[in-house]
Amino acid sequence: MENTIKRSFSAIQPSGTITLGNYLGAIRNWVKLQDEFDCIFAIADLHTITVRQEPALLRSHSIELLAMLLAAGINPEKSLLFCQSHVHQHAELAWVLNCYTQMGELSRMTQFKDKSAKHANNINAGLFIYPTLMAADILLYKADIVPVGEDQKQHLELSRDIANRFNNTYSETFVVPEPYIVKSGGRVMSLQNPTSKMSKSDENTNGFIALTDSKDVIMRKFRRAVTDSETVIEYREGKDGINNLLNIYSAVTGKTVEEAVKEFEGKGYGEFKPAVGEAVAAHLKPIQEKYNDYMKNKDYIVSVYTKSAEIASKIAESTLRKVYKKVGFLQKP
Ligand code: ATP
Ligand code: LTN
Repeated sequence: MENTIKRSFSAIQPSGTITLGNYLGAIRNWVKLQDEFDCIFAIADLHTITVRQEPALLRSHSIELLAMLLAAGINPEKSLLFCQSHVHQHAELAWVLNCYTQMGELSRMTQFKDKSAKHANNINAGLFIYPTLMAADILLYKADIVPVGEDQKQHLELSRDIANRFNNTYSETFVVPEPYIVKSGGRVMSLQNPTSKMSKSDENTNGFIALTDSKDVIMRKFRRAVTDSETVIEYREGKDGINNLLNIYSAVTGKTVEEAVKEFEGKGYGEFKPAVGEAVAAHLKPIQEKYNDYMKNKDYIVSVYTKSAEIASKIAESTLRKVYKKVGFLQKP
């Protein structure tokens, strides 16, 4: 019988402490997808060095991220979970794809523009070709869907363009992937600047909720969350701070935004903000407990990523070999 289970691929950078944005926009949905799809997840460490990292910190962030993914419910019995740098085919396919991607296309990427502005003293070539490595990640595994947050949509579109271009130039080689973006939690905003996204590399730690934050810290960050000078809790344009808190509350409680608005009718921000904090802390508690357990068992984490990388590498090699053949490289003896 033909295998009808579709494949999902996604990755996350070990560039800091995982935030509530990463969790609601990506990780939580990855966990659910495992029931329906053949899932492959990677720690995008190659991508992470496009911004200068402290080596020891990059190592600890990678282990913490793996532990957090396991704690959130990524099941290594069902899915692959490995480090991108352990599967050399990612970098190799990325090189080929660089030769099928135009400078103009890469210059239009908003993430490149944002990150170049943020790291003006290190606008390296890797930052520029970041999207072709991301395309390689996805195309190597012939992924049908790619679950990501809203911010990655443009990169996904470029991956699709590259796949189509290659397929049209040679013959059907890559599966053209579909973005899979959730409605609730797809774009969690910074608590300090609700017009920009919550980001783990934000210098102002009050802007994000780390999944490892204690309840006290979570409560404090929500109490300090930037809102507006009004007093009503309503979801509408111009109320970015309140809209963000309502979205977060809805995502962690499972209530709709309308239900949340009704719940807080006639109440002030002073009551609403701590309620959001309580809901988030309660939601994260069981994950934090499991995270602490995994962090005590590093050998297990190593065994998971080692086994997964071996399997991933076989799948990746088969795609890479086809690509090398199509572009005209001699067969490896
Ligand atoms: P960095 O700050 O280093 O750029 P990041 O916090 O943006 O990192 P990534 O590793 O680039 O996180 O993204 C991991 C996943 O989390 C991606 O699928 C991304 O779309 C999603 N994501 C990141 N930030 C948010 C957010 N604020 N809201 C929803 N999803 C998000
Ligand atoms: N660029 C992504 C991380 C990432 C990714 C991928 C996501 C790297 N490779 C492949 C989906 C598919 C980000 O979230 N910033």
